[in-house]
Parts: sequence; C-alpha cells; structure tokens
Amino acid sequence: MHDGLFIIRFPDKGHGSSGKHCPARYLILAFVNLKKKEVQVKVVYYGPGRGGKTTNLEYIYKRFNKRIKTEMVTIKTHGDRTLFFDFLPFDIGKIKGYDVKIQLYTVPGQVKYDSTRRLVLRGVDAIVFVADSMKVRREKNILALKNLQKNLLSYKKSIFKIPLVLQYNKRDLADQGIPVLPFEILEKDLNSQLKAPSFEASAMSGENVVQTMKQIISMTMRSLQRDLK
Ligand SMILES: Nc1nc2c(ncn2[C@@H]2O[C@H](COP(=O)(O)OP(=O)(O)OP(=O)(O)O)[C@@H](O)[C@H]2O)c(=O)[nH]1
Ligand SMILES: [Mg+2]
Repeated sequence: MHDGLFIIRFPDKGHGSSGKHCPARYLILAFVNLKKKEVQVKVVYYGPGRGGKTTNLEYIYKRFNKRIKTEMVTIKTHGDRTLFFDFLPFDIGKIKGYDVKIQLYTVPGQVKYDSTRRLVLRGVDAIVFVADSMKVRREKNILALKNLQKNLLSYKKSIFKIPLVLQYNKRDLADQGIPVLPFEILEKDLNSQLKAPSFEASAMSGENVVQTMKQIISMTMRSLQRDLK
C-alpha cells in the first residue's frame, strides 16, 4: 500500500439509481489521503488480447498530453503485446475539496497472463471492458468477460456492482471489408445481463475513446461524490 494512504471501504448501499446505466449498488473502494485531501481512482481496461486496450490509453495520452504531467508507463513484449500493464495517471480537479487523481491501467489480454491480470485488478474502482468487434474474436470476448468476472470475485467484487462500461472496438474494420460482429450480437453476447453503457469505438482513429473514458469516470464520480465526507 502507498505510504500515508489507507483504504476507505465505502458502504455498499444504494447510490441512487436511475435507468440501466446506473446500477443501484456500486461498491467503491478508493485510496483516500485525508491529510492531502486527495482521492485516487483506479480504472482498469480489461479484455481479450489484441483487443485495443493499450491503443485506447495511447490515444488518451496523445490527446491530453498537455494536461498529463507524467509519462505513460508501458511494458511491452515483442510485437507490442502488453507484458504486465500500462499505466496513465492524470488529475481531473476537485470533488468536495478533494483532489481527484485518475489512474488508468490496462491488463495483458493474453490468456497465459491470468495471474498478472488478477494482480492489476487489485484495488480496482471501475472497469472498461474492451471487446474486439472482429467476427473471429467472438468467443475470445466472451471468455475474457468470464475471466474478468472470476478475477473480480477473487477480490470479492461483483461484475454486476462495479462501475463498468463496455467498448466494442475496431468498428473501423468494417470499412476495409473485414467481417465485424453487428452491435446487436455484441450486446447479446456480452451485455444482456450486465446492461452497462456500451460504445462502438475505434481506438485507432479515436472514435468514442474519450466518450468511453468520460462515461466510466462520471459513473465512478457519481458514487464517490455521495460517499466523500
Ligand atoms: N483497425 C483497428 N485496429 C486497432 C484498433 N485498436 C487497436 N488496433 C490494433 O490492434 C492491435 C492490438 O492493439 P493493442 O492496443 O496492443 O491491444 P491490447 O488489447 O493492448 O493487447 P494485449 O496487450 O495483448 O492485451 C494493434 O496492432 C493495434 O494497432 C482499432 O480500433 N481499429
Ligand atoms: Mg496491451
């Protein structure tokens, strides 16, 4: 744990819900430094290997590099695969007098790195699930979502309670004649029970990348705002 920081476990009770985009019971677990009046919020981009998680963070970093004071940390294997995680921190201002620091992480999507994924999920406050729209990746998306559910459970967190946004990435590939799954199929496969906000996106071109991030931050902030004293 970070020096001088401790964990506040916010109560797991109703956080005022309206509609499918705001489940009633978010459990927010954030690092709060009362002395420095600072909150750290950890958002993890999760999903199948090669789905575009790192590309999301790279786009955000490029787009906001004037406001992001720290370098993006990224650890890659040969051929651009994430080995451990990517990390991108930035400040979003104050809530109730607290400086809010957002930390974006990615996990390595390759199946063999499951213990690393679990490690990166430690202390997670919110999830962006990046699915790959390519038809050939249909099964991999479903397996990765199941893997997320399992790994969250190892921290006693429910995929139904944590703030979660789905991103259907690589929509641009349809223009190149590469078969992509229709939005409705992705919704049926991945979101029929979760009923989370979902975005069709292209991390390559940046389409809906910032919107995805804003959605997850606003869902997380809504919960935090109620719980910060
Ligand atoms: N056409 C297209 N390609 C994309 C898009 N997003 C990512 N890619 C490409 O897909 C490949 C994998 O992207 P990454 O961002 O490295 O994927 P990842 O999810 O971080 O993969 P792991 O680190 O192995 O889990 C790269 O070659 C990207 O350029 C997209 O929206 N459209
Ligand atoms: Mg990666």
